Amino acid sequence: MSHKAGFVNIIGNPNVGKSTLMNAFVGEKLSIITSKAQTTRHRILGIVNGDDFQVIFSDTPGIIKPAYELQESMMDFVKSAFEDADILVYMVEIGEQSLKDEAFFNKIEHAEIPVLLLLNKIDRSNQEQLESQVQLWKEKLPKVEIIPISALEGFQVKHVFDRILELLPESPPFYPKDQLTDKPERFFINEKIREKILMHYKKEIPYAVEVETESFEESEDIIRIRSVIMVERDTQKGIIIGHKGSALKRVGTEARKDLEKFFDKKIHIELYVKVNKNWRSNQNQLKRFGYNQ
Ligand code: GDP
Ligand code: K
Ligand code: MG
Repeated sequence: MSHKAGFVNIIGNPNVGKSTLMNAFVGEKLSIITSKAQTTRHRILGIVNGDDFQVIFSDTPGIIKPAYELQESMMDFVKSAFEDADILVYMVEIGEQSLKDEAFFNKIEHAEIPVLLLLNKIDRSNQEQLESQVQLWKEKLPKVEIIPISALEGFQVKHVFDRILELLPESPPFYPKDQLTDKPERFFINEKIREKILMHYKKEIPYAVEVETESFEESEDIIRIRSVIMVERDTQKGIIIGHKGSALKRVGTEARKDLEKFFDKKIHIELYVKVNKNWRSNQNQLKRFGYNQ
Protein backbone atom coordinates (compact mmCIF):
# COMPACT_ATOMS: atom_id res chain seq x y z
CA MET A 1 0.00 0.00 0.00
CA SER A 2 1.34 3.44 -0.84
CA HIS A 3 1.72 5.94 1.97
CA LYS A 4 1.77 9.74 1.96
CA ALA A 5 3.38 11.95 4.58
CA GLY A 6 4.64 15.48 4.88
CA PHE A 7 4.85 18.78 6.64
CA VAL A 8 2.23 21.47 6.26
CA ASN A 9 3.12 24.86 7.68
CA ILE A 10 0.41 27.33 8.52
CA ILE A 11 1.46 30.98 8.39
CA GLY A 12 -0.32 34.34 8.44
CA ASN A 13 -0.92 37.49 10.43
CA PRO A 14 -1.79 37.30 14.13
CA ASN A 15 -5.42 36.42 14.89
CA VAL A 16 -6.46 35.23 11.44
CA GLY A 17 -7.36 31.78 12.83
CA LYS A 18 -4.25 29.62 12.31
CA SER A 19 -4.48 27.85 15.66
CA THR A 20 -8.23 27.35 15.28
CA LEU A 21 -7.64 25.64 11.94
CA MET A 22 -4.89 23.37 13.21
CA ASN A 23 -7.00 22.33 16.17
CA ALA A 24 -9.89 21.63 13.81
CA PHE A 25 -7.64 19.31 11.81
CA VAL A 26 -6.13 17.59 14.80
CA GLY A 27 -9.33 17.48 16.83
CA GLU A 28 -7.64 18.44 20.09
CA LYS A 29 -6.94 21.78 21.67
CA LEU A 30 -3.22 21.63 21.11
CA SER A 31 -2.76 25.30 20.39
CA ILE A 32 -4.23 27.87 22.69
CA ILE A 33 -6.61 30.29 21.06
CA THR A 34 -7.64 33.72 22.23
CA SER A 35 -8.62 36.91 20.49
CA LYS A 36 -5.28 38.48 21.43
CA ALA A 37 -2.31 38.68 19.09
CA GLN A 38 0.83 36.79 20.11
CA THR A 39 -1.12 33.99 21.77
CA THR A 40 1.01 31.42 19.96
CA ARG A 41 4.68 31.94 20.80
CA HIS A 42 6.23 28.69 19.63
CA ARG A 43 5.89 26.42 16.66
CA ILE A 44 3.62 23.56 17.55
CA LEU A 45 3.22 20.39 15.55
CA GLY A 46 -0.17 18.78 15.23
CA ILE A 47 -0.13 15.33 13.66
CA VAL A 48 -3.09 13.77 11.86
CA ASN A 49 -2.71 10.05 11.16
CA GLY A 50 -4.62 7.79 8.81
CA ASP A 51 -3.96 4.26 7.55
CA ASP A 52 -2.16 5.55 4.49
CA PHE A 53 -1.19 9.10 5.44
CA GLN A 54 0.43 11.26 8.08
CA VAL A 55 -0.02 15.04 7.87
CA ILE A 56 2.21 17.03 10.17
CA PHE A 57 0.81 20.51 10.68
CA SER A 58 2.89 23.23 12.16
CA ASP A 59 1.17 26.19 13.76
CA THR A 60 3.34 29.28 13.90
CA PRO A 61 3.16 32.58 15.73
CA GLY A 62 1.73 35.30 13.50
CA ILE A 63 3.86 37.43 11.23
CA ILE A 64 4.84 40.51 13.15
CA LYS A 65 7.56 43.09 13.08
CA PRO A 66 10.16 42.34 15.76
CA ALA A 67 9.96 44.98 18.49
CA TYR A 68 11.98 43.25 21.13
CA GLU A 69 13.99 40.06 21.52
CA LEU A 70 11.06 37.74 22.11
CA GLN A 71 9.45 38.87 18.90
CA GLU A 72 12.66 38.33 16.96
CA SER A 73 12.74 34.73 18.10
CA MET A 74 9.12 34.40 17.06
CA MET A 75 9.99 35.62 13.57
CA ASP A 76 12.66 32.93 13.28
CA PHE A 77 9.92 30.34 13.60
CA VAL A 78 7.99 32.02 10.81
CA LYS A 79 11.01 32.24 8.53
CA SER A 80 11.85 28.59 8.98
CA ALA A 81 8.24 27.74 8.12
CA PHE A 82 9.12 28.52 4.51
CA GLU A 83 12.06 26.20 4.50
CA ASP A 84 10.99 22.83 5.78
CA ALA A 85 7.45 22.47 4.43
CA ASP A 86 5.98 20.24 1.73
CA ILE A 87 2.88 22.42 1.55
CA LEU A 88 2.41 25.97 2.72
CA VAL A 89 -0.92 27.18 4.04
CA TYR A 90 -1.11 30.95 4.03
CA MET A 91 -4.09 32.14 6.01
CA VAL A 92 -5.72 35.54 5.71
CA GLU A 93 -9.03 36.77 7.03
CA ILE A 94 -11.92 38.58 5.44
CA GLY A 95 -11.21 42.30 5.34
CA GLU A 96 -7.60 41.88 6.38
CA GLN A 97 -5.35 44.89 6.15
CA SER A 98 -2.56 42.94 4.50
CA LEU A 99 1.09 43.60 5.18
CA LYS A 100 2.62 45.72 2.50
CA ASP A 101 5.66 43.54 2.36
CA GLU A 102 6.43 42.88 -1.29
CA ALA A 103 9.29 40.51 -0.47
CA PHE A 104 6.91 38.33 1.50
CA PHE A 105 4.31 38.15 -1.28
CA ASN A 106 7.01 37.44 -3.81
CA LYS A 107 8.16 34.54 -1.71
CA ILE A 108 4.63 33.14 -1.52
CA GLU A 109 3.92 33.62 -5.23
CA HIS A 110 7.17 31.95 -6.29
CA ALA A 111 7.35 29.26 -3.65
CA GLU A 112 8.67 25.95 -4.93
CA ILE A 113 6.07 24.04 -2.95
CA PRO A 114 2.27 24.12 -3.32
CA VAL A 115 0.63 27.03 -1.52
CA LEU A 116 -3.01 27.18 -0.42
CA LEU A 117 -4.35 30.59 0.44
CA LEU A 118 -7.16 30.21 2.94
CA LEU A 119 -9.51 33.15 3.20
CA ASN A 120 -10.86 32.63 6.71
CA LYS A 121 -13.83 33.90 8.73
CA ILE A 122 -16.24 33.93 5.81
CA ASP A 123 -19.00 33.34 8.35
CA ARG A 124 -18.64 37.06 8.98
CA SER A 125 -19.13 38.16 5.38
CA ASN A 126 -21.82 38.24 2.74
CA GLN A 127 -21.53 36.88 -0.80
CA GLU A 128 -20.63 40.22 -2.31
CA GLN A 129 -17.83 40.93 0.17
CA LEU A 130 -16.52 37.41 -0.28
CA GLU A 131 -16.35 37.71 -4.05
CA SER A 132 -14.53 41.02 -3.95
CA GLN A 133 -12.03 39.66 -1.43
CA VAL A 134 -11.34 36.58 -3.55
CA GLN A 135 -10.83 38.86 -6.53
CA LEU A 136 -8.42 41.02 -4.55
CA TRP A 137 -6.23 38.08 -3.57
CA LYS A 138 -6.36 36.64 -7.10
CA GLU A 139 -4.83 39.85 -8.35
CA LYS A 140 -2.23 39.91 -5.63
CA LEU A 141 -1.24 36.24 -5.91
CA PRO A 142 -2.38 34.97 -9.32
CA LYS A 143 -0.66 31.57 -9.10
CA VAL A 144 -1.94 30.64 -5.68
CA GLU A 145 -4.98 28.44 -5.06
CA ILE A 146 -7.58 30.29 -2.95
CA ILE A 147 -10.07 28.52 -0.69
CA PRO A 148 -12.61 30.50 1.38
CA ILE A 149 -13.25 28.82 4.74
CA SER A 150 -14.57 29.23 8.25
CA ALA A 151 -12.17 27.48 10.60
CA LEU A 152 -14.43 28.25 13.54
CA GLU A 153 -17.57 26.76 12.01
CA GLY A 154 -15.74 23.99 10.18
CA PHE A 155 -16.90 25.22 6.78
CA GLN A 156 -14.64 23.86 3.99
CA VAL A 157 -12.18 22.49 6.55
CA LYS A 158 -12.67 18.96 5.23
CA HIS A 159 -12.22 20.19 1.68
CA VAL A 160 -8.91 21.82 2.64
CA PHE A 161 -7.79 18.62 4.32
CA ASP A 162 -8.66 16.54 1.23
CA ARG A 163 -6.76 18.99 -0.97
CA ILE A 164 -3.75 18.69 1.33
CA LEU A 165 -3.90 14.89 1.04
CA GLU A 166 -3.88 15.20 -2.75
CA LEU A 167 -0.83 17.46 -2.68
CA LEU A 168 1.08 15.48 -0.07
CA PRO A 169 4.16 13.57 -1.31
CA GLU A 170 4.56 9.80 -1.15
CA SER A 171 6.60 9.05 1.95
CA PRO A 172 6.73 6.74 4.94
CA PRO A 173 5.56 8.34 8.23
CA PHE A 174 7.95 10.61 10.13
CA TYR A 175 6.48 10.02 13.59
CA PRO A 176 4.92 7.00 15.32
CA LYS A 177 1.34 6.62 14.15
CA ASP A 178 -0.15 7.14 17.63
CA GLN A 179 1.62 10.43 18.22
CA LEU A 180 -0.40 13.64 18.26
CA THR A 181 2.27 16.28 18.73
CA ASP A 182 5.98 16.88 19.22
CA LYS A 183 5.58 18.80 22.47
CA PRO A 184 5.91 17.28 25.94
CA GLU A 185 3.05 17.29 28.45
CA ARG A 186 4.58 20.15 30.41
CA PHE A 187 4.36 22.37 27.36
CA PHE A 188 0.56 22.02 27.24
CA ILE A 189 0.27 22.73 30.92
CA ASN A 190 2.31 25.91 30.55
CA GLU A 191 0.28 26.95 27.54
CA LYS A 192 -3.04 26.25 29.24
CA ILE A 193 -2.08 28.41 32.22
CA ARG A 194 -0.89 31.15 29.89
CA GLU A 195 -4.22 30.97 28.05
CA LYS A 196 -6.10 31.67 31.29
CA ILE A 197 -3.80 34.61 32.02
CA LEU A 198 -4.41 35.99 28.52
CA MET A 199 -8.14 35.71 29.15
CA HIS A 200 -8.30 37.30 32.58
CA TYR A 201 -5.67 40.03 32.79
CA LYS A 202 -5.51 43.29 30.93
CA LYS A 203 -2.99 45.26 29.01
CA GLU A 204 0.65 44.32 29.29
CA ILE A 205 0.28 41.64 31.94
CA PRO A 206 -0.11 38.63 29.61
CA TYR A 207 2.91 39.69 27.59
CA ALA A 208 5.08 40.01 30.69
CA VAL A 209 4.30 36.46 31.76
CA GLU A 210 6.01 33.15 31.17
CA VAL A 211 4.98 29.88 32.74
CA GLU A 212 7.22 27.00 33.69
CA THR A 213 6.00 23.71 35.06
CA GLU A 214 8.50 22.59 37.66
CA SER A 215 7.01 19.27 38.52
CA PHE A 216 4.69 16.80 36.86
CA GLU A 217 3.98 13.62 38.76
CA GLU A 218 1.54 11.15 37.32
CA SER A 219 0.16 8.30 39.36
CA GLU A 220 -2.66 5.82 38.73
CA ASP A 221 -5.51 8.19 39.46
CA ILE A 222 -4.08 11.71 39.69
CA ILE A 223 -1.56 14.07 38.11
CA ARG A 224 0.15 16.50 40.48
CA ILE A 225 1.46 19.66 38.87
CA ARG A 226 3.47 22.56 40.26
CA SER A 227 3.98 25.52 37.97
CA VAL A 228 5.59 28.88 38.37
CA ILE A 229 4.27 32.03 36.72
CA MET A 230 7.17 34.32 35.93
CA VAL A 231 6.60 38.06 35.77
CA GLU A 232 8.96 40.98 35.27
CA ARG A 233 8.02 43.26 38.18
CA ASP A 234 6.69 43.14 41.74
CA THR A 235 3.60 45.12 40.79
CA GLN A 236 2.75 42.51 38.17
CA LYS A 237 3.12 39.81 40.78
CA GLY A 238 0.52 41.53 42.93
CA ILE A 239 -1.89 41.84 40.04
CA ILE A 240 -1.53 38.18 39.08
CA ILE A 241 -2.23 37.06 42.64
CA GLY A 242 -5.13 39.46 43.20
CA HIS A 243 -7.07 40.25 46.37
CA LYS A 244 -6.44 37.47 48.89
CA GLY A 245 -5.19 35.29 46.03
CA SER A 246 -8.55 35.27 44.26
CA ALA A 247 -7.26 36.05 40.77
CA LEU A 248 -4.56 33.39 40.86
CA LYS A 249 -7.05 30.90 42.24
CA ARG A 250 -9.32 31.43 39.27
CA VAL A 251 -6.44 30.79 36.85
CA GLY A 252 -5.64 27.57 38.68
CA THR A 253 -9.23 26.34 38.79
CA GLU A 254 -9.92 27.01 35.14
CA ALA A 255 -6.62 25.54 33.96
CA ARG A 256 -7.22 22.46 36.09
CA LYS A 257 -10.66 21.86 34.55
CA ASP A 258 -9.32 22.06 31.00
CA LEU A 259 -6.30 19.91 31.80
CA GLU A 260 -8.50 17.25 33.38
CA LYS A 261 -10.29 16.98 30.04
CA PHE A 262 -7.06 17.01 28.09
CA PHE A 263 -5.37 14.29 30.15
CA ASP A 264 -8.61 12.53 31.08
CA LYS A 265 -7.47 12.32 34.68
CA LYS A 266 -7.95 14.08 38.00
CA ILE A 267 -5.47 16.92 38.43
CA HIS A 268 -4.03 18.77 41.38
CA ILE A 269 -2.39 22.03 40.42
CA GLU A 270 -0.27 24.35 42.53
CA LEU A 271 0.62 27.78 41.13
CA TYR A 272 3.01 30.34 42.42
CA VAL A 273 4.37 33.64 41.11
CA LYS A 274 7.98 34.66 40.85
CA VAL A 275 9.61 37.92 39.74
CA ASN A 276 12.27 37.41 37.10
CA LYS A 277 13.32 40.82 35.82
CA ASN A 278 13.41 41.28 32.07
CA TRP A 279 13.03 37.64 31.06
CA ARG A 280 11.84 38.85 27.69
CA SER A 281 15.07 40.50 26.66
CA ASN A 282 17.43 37.99 28.14
CA GLN A 283 18.70 35.50 25.60
CA ASN A 284 19.59 32.84 28.15
CA GLN A 285 16.17 33.00 29.70
CA LEU A 286 14.54 32.70 26.29
CA LYS A 287 16.59 29.57 25.63
CA ARG A 288 15.48 28.07 28.89
CA PHE A 289 11.86 28.56 27.91
CA GLY A 290 12.35 26.87 24.57
CA TYR A 291 12.71 29.77 22.19
CA ASN A 292 15.75 30.00 19.89
CA GLN A 293 16.04 26.27 19.40
P1 GDP B 1 -4.12 32.87 15.27
O1 GDP B 1 -3.53 34.01 16.04
O2 GDP B 1 -3.96 33.06 13.79
O3 GDP B 1 -3.64 31.52 15.73
O4 GDP B 1 -5.71 32.94 15.52
P2 GDP B 1 -6.59 32.11 16.58
O5 GDP B 1 -6.84 30.72 16.06
O6 GDP B 1 -6.00 32.27 17.94
O7 GDP B 1 -7.98 32.90 16.46
C1 GDP B 1 -8.06 34.27 16.73
C2 GDP B 1 -9.52 34.64 16.95
O8 GDP B 1 -10.28 34.48 15.74
C3 GDP B 1 -10.21 33.76 17.99
O9 GDP B 1 -11.08 34.58 18.74
C4 GDP B 1 -11.00 32.77 17.14
O10 GDP B 1 -12.13 32.24 17.79
C5 GDP B 1 -11.38 33.62 15.95
N1 GDP B 1 -11.63 32.83 14.73
C6 GDP B 1 -10.86 31.87 14.20
N2 GDP B 1 -11.42 31.35 13.08
C7 GDP B 1 -12.58 32.00 12.88
C8 GDP B 1 -13.64 31.92 11.89
O11 GDP B 1 -13.62 31.11 10.96
N3 GDP B 1 -14.67 32.80 12.05
C9 GDP B 1 -14.74 33.69 13.07
N4 GDP B 1 -15.81 34.50 13.11
N5 GDP B 1 -13.78 33.79 14.02
C10 GDP B 1 -12.72 32.96 13.93
K1 K C 1 -4.46 34.70 18.52
MG1 MG D 1 -2.16 31.08 17.13
